[in-house]
Amino acid sequence: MTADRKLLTSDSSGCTGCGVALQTEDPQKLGYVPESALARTPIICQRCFRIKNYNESSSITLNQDDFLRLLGHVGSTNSLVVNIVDLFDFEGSMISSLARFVGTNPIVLVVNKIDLLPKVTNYNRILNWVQRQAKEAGLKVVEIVLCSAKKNMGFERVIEALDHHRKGRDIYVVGATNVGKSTLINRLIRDYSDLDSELTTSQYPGTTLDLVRIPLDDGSSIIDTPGIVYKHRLTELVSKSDLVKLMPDKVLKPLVFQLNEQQTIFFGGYARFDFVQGERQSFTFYVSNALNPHRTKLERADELYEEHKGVMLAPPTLAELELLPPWTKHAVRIPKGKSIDISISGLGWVKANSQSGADLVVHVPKGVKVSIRESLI
Ligand SMILES: Nc1nc2c(ncn2[C@@H]2O[C@H](COP(=O)(O)OP(=O)(O)OP(=O)(O)O)[C@@H](O)[C@H]2O)c(=O)[nH]1
Ligand SMILES: [Mg+2]
Repeated sequence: MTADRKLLTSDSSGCTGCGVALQTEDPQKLGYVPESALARTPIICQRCFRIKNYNESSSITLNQDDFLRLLGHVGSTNSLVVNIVDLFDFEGSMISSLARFVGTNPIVLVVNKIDLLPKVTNYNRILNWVQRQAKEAGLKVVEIVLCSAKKNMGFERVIEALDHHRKGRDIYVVGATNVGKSTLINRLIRDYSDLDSELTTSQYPGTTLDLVRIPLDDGSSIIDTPGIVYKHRLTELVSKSDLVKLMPDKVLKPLVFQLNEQQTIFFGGYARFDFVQGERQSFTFYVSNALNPHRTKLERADELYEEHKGVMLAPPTLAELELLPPWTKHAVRIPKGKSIDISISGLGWVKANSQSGADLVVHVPKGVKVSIRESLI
């Protein structure tokens, strides 16, 4: 797969945007395309048309049976698997049971959205970090690549890795929802082919609905797949309008707070961070710039929340808060002299660099994954 070669040719059944089976009978059902639009090529369903042209939100949640049906056969094929994870939600977007899906097929791990990291970031360090995390998670991969599919960073390396490992086989692109699978394949289509179809992408999870097979010029294909839904990601629990605020759309600006023990930071009504015990120290928050942190005394925190949730402590609004599970607490102890991150799936992470140790409590909606890890940055 080289840059100067024509890569892709057109051929598709189903919607070329999301893969859904097309039908002309019922506008209310998935896959509808008006009869008059059938003559156009490439054919996209009405839902894709609306997402593309009106930025309409239309997330469809596939259940586990759908996934097993769609991805369960990958293990019995001879293919290369490209697993995309989102660096902003690394723990939340890792597929825990990948080996079960893909059998003995080789896996290339593509860590996407590196454009969100602050500009000074040392990518080699990040790559080493990902290698250690993947190993710890028991994920066996033939190569790890960092990239930004949206901002075209590191893409040559992605192409090289695919070229090197695929050996004429089909490529399945798999991952959690919203990690950028379709965006990445679109970049391939755009830069390395003269195909004029485009996969549908959107800022909301649950865009791709079925396998979309894009033929490569050697007879094999690259296959887009629907994202796996993980309810432990805050981004899967919030309303569509809140999602836009949670997901950073530009480089993260680290927020540094010097905190005394018995102080609390609120991130709207999504999360609360209590510094319970320890010497005065700094904590660095990597969250979407659209979230307003609010500092208060720990002893005032419960009362402040009851008085101001949904208004000063927003997003989410009161109505949206109703849709979220109630908070649950995660106690975290930072050992002396350790630099660790507390990552909150879908919200971001907090870096604690504690010379003297610290006791913290993190409050998040029940079910949201909170993990402790070696510091990323
Ligand atoms: N910042 C940033 N955003 C990205 C990048 N790649 C994709 N996105 C954004 O992530 C969102 C999801 O992208 P998609 O390509 O639709 O993700 P997907 O994995 O195909 O999602 P599903 O089809 O729902 O499983 C969109 O808003 C993209 O613009 C990237 O490299 N950096
Ligand atoms: Mg997609």
